[in-house]
Amino acid sequence: ASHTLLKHEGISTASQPTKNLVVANGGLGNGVSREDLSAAMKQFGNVESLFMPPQKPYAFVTYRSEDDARKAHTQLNGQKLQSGENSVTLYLSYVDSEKHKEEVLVHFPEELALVEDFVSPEEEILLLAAVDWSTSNQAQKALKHRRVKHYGFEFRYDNNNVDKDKPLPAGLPEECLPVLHRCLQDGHINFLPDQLTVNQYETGQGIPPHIDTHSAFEDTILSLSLGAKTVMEFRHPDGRVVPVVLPERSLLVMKGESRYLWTHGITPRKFDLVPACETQSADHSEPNLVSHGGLTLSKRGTRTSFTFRKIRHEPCCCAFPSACDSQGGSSPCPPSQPSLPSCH
Ligand code: AKG
Repeated sequence: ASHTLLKHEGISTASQPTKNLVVANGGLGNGVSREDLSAAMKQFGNVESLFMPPQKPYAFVTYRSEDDARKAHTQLNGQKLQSGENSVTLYLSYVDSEKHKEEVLVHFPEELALVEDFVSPEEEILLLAAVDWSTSNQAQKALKHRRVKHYGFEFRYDNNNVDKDKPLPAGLPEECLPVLHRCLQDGHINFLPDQLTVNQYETGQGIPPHIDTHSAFEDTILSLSLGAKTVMEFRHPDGRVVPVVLPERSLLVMKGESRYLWTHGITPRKFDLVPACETQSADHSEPNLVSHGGLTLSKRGTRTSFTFRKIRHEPCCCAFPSACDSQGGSSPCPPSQPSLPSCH
């Protein structure tokens, strides 16, 4: 079975021992975690590198010496590995080159920014405590995939819009103000938001891909991730998909193209593939590159997000009419094909 798999994946194996091994069935795609495979491989010698391509059922291991690779091959081939709830049988083969290690780098959507550690652990506690989930009213809903609470204005999921002339009695919690003033100071926004949606996702929950209705909100949308990290997927109409890891206490700033044209959503699942090193990209000089190499599985916890928006009072005249509900009919902007955002 491993031979067929390797043939289909275009991986050519070496007939003589080398220090590089491909481990069939030992991949992230089989539910094997980086930690478990790494521990298994280290029993046989010094591991120089471990590469686990996303969603693939195999991994590549390079030992410092050919001797160590031989030991691993002899002792691990055909053996079972337990990783979490998954039990797999590993098949090892020698491979010649290390070109499999090349990483695929994908750019962030235009005008998307992620600021890590934007709030301190103390602020995070204060913000989470500011949301009182015990009182139930029209501004709080248990949706199929998460629970939500609105401040300032209610976001209506039936028409994907807000009643602009019906502000809610509760404005934004005062605990948000220092954070929002910092956003102003740092130039992430040039106005104070007047609407807040708090989403709480348990492990396994998510939000369908959507574009925040153009006519409802101004350009910049901010989202704070609290309590746990997650992966948000951005999708361009041309089919590009960019997964962005949102670490706990980070601020996501969606502007321009990333706010108006790309959908954003969180796939409901219990585990995410995240870079094995704690940062988004291995290349710190290029913080807006998403690394697709060296990923590992990360269990999702309960994540609470604070999404801050500013109600729009004039029609939207953005540069993305194909996704703009203001520019469909009679509007001050040049008319073009309307394309309504999907319901979320
Ligand atoms: C929304 O409420 O429309 C969101 O997209 C929430 C995003 C998030 O959870 O960060």
